[in-house]
Amino acid sequence: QKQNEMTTEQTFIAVKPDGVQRGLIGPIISRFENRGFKLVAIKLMTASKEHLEKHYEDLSSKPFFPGLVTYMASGPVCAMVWEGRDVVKTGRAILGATNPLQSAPGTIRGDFAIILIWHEQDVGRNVCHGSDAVDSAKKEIALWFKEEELQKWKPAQFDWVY
Ligand code: RTP
Repeated sequence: QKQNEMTTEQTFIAVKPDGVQRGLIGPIISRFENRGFKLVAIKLMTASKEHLEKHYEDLSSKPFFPGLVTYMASGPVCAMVWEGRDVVKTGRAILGATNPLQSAPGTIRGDFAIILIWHEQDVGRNVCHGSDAVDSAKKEIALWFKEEELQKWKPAQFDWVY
């Protein structure tokens, strides 16, 4: 029972439009699979501005907010839910620092995020998104997915994996 509670933590991970267009869905999924996390939901979706304004509502007062929403609505996003022990915090570590100038090699952003010459865009196009806390993960998962889109499954042979 206790082990179950530990392993059911979920996080919302999205490949942003720049990541989808650059063919990075596969490598990003691989990094989560390689760490033993379990994919429980996935879909390609072009989100509306209203949807993205809700997703980023905590950032609504920031100067980059309108540009962020426009960019995120500019093409399909690959929305996913990953499950496993401490997946929110570990997921953020797998993604790397928000600003591509600071993301370490070995992280998704540190390996794939291109440092753009236009200053005002160099933070925004950072390939992927990951929930920053268990509470925000719950909110984001509820915004992007219906309950029935979340798969409940277990690997058939390995009971030590999630
Ligand atoms: P994310 O939610 O996408 O994983 O990113 P984060 O928590 O690491 O960063 P946050 O501060 O919540 O920002 C969300 C997204 O907004 C864009 N951004 N642009 N100065 C800028 O132009 C700027 N700062 C942030 C990025 O796309 C960032 O991921």
